[in-house]
Amino acid sequence: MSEGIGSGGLFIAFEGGEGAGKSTHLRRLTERLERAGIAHLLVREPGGTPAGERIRRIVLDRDLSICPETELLLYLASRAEFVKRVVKPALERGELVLADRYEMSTYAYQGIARGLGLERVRKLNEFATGGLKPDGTVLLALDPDVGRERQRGQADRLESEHADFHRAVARAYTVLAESEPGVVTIASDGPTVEVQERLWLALSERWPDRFPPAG
Ligand code: Z5A
Repeated sequence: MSEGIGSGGLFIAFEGGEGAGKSTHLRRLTERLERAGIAHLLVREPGGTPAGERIRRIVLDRDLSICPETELLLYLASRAEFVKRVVKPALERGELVLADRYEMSTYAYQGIARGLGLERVRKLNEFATGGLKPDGTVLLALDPDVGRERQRGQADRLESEHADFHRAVARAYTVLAESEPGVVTIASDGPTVEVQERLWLALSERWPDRFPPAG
C-alpha cells in the first residue's frame, strides 16, 4: 500500500469500461480539489511519461494488428515507466495521485477479456510495478452498451473491438470488484452532476482529509 511510502502519499486508481466517465469525473474532481486547495497529481494510463505516451500511440493505433501478448507487454512497459518515474516519486513526496486506469484495467482487459489468464498477468504486472498497489480503486460501473453509445470521434484499436469484448470487460470488472481489495463501486448512470456527488461522497467517507465532506 502506498500509505506506507514516504510521508502520507495516497494513490487512487479510477477504473471502468469504455465511456464509463472516468475522464469526465476526474476532471471535475481535480477542479474541486483545486478549489479546496488540495494538492494532487492527475495521470493516465497508458501514458503519463514521454515513453508511455509513445507506447500509447502504438497500442491504441487502429491500423496496427498486434497479438494479445504484445498488447499486454506494451501496457506493462508503459506502467513500469509510469510507476518508477511518476507515481513512486510523487507518493514519496506525500502527494495525492489520481490515476485514470491502473492494474485492474490489465486484469479485466488482458487477463480476463483477452483470455491471457489472471494469475499470469498478475505476476507480470507485479514485475512491472515492483508490487505497488493503489490504496483504493474506484470502479465507475456502467452498462457497456450505454458506454459505447457515448463514444464520440474515431474509435481507437481497443474501442473498435466487438461489443461482446466490451461486455466481457464489464463482466470482468464486476468479478474483480468482488475479489480485489479496496474497490469502491460507483453507479455511473444518470446525470453527470449526480454521479460526481456520489463519487465525492464515497471518497470523503474514506479519506475525509483529502476530500473534505463539504468540498
Ligand atoms: N487498456 C487495456 O486494455 N489495458 C490496460 O492495462 C490499460 C488500458 C491501462 C485506453 O484508452 C484503452 O486501453 C482502454 C482500455 C485499454 N480502452 N478501451 N476501450 P483511453 O484511455 O483513451 O480510453 P478510456 O479510458 O476507455 O476512455 P473513454 O472511452 O473516453 O472513457 P471514460 O474516460 O471513462 O469516459 P469519458 O471520456 O469521461 O466520457 C465519455 C463520454 O460520455 C463523453 O462524451 C462524456 O461527456 C460522456 N459522459 C460522461 N458521463 C456522462 C453521464 N453521466 N451522462 C451522459 N454522458 C456522460
